[in-house]
Amino acid sequence: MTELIDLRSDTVTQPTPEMRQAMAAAPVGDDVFGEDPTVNQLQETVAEMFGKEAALFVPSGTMGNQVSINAHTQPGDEVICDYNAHIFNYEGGAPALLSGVQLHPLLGRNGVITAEQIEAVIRPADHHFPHTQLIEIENTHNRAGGAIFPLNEMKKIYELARLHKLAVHLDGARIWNASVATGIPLTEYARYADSVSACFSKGLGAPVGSIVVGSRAFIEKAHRYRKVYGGGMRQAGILAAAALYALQHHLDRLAEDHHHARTLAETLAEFEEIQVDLTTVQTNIVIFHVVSERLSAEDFVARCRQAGLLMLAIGGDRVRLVTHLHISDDDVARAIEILTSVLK
Ligand code: TLP
Repeated sequence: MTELIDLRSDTVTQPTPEMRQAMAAAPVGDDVFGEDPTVNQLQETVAEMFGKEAALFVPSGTMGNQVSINAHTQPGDEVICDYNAHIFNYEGGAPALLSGVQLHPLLGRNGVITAEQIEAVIRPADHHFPHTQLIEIENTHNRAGGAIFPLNEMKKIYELARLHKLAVHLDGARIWNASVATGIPLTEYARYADSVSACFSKGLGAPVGSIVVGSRAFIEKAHRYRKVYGGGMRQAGILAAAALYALQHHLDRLAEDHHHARTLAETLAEFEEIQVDLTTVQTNIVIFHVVSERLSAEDFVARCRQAGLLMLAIGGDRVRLVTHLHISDDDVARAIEILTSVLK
């Protein structure tokens, strides 16, 4: 039997044999004592890549976002974000649970909330209101189909934040994809955020791990929350080595994933029963609608699964596919055959 083509997420990748070798060879130490040389190397490397003072290796993107929110806020504060933000939809209500803050979601367009929209909801200094403290943006935007948050809007938001003494956190789980797709350096994206979280376990293909970057003072606070959340890891250099390997070998190749996603989206757009906004297909994610009388999104996903193609139904008539390291030109060709056979 031929292997399944797994487009459910870019988190499904397996470490390659070369990555495993790098992991096995990594010098390690107790990172809770700050003594793991490979973790330290990763933190220094990534801080420099983003042009920030310091970095902190964390087990997941969720923890990266949550230690950042905690470090930027006080209980009772308000955090402005997009309605479709990962922190609002997919982190188990963690901002309320862990930081005691409330989110103020705005309806963005393709995941993009504007400085103008944000300015309109910054709370006046009055004891009736929560205290607006943090703005959170996501780049690339997961629920907006991997759309890129434009740098010029990030800049406007950052300037607004400075004016009102607010902090800006960037959920850059897939910021690598944005940078490769636009050619804009990571340092530019990071310039307009006080903190950035980024994941190694998505398009970069590492098995575990994310990182948070920011000022030294911010990272010290985040470090404390990482410990509090139980995220202090010991000989974590084995994981950091995978991340370092991924940065060296899997970063530039993200362009291939973007090309594959585009090819799949263009094929899907040809079918009457599928609606896909090709303008949002800018990186490695495609979100499309199944608008059919005979097929629900779940039916469509189930039929594709039977034929060997895995995708995710993500609510209503929407389906998501994500390309990654293990998806070859041949896999894309076979995925197109499967999609065509189910849709024709
Ligand atoms: N996203 C996962 C699921 O949780 C939906 C996926 O398959 O895409 N920020 C963004 C923008 C994300 O897409 C994700 C993961 C995270 C944060 C959280 O990362 P992890 O899963 O490492 O906690």
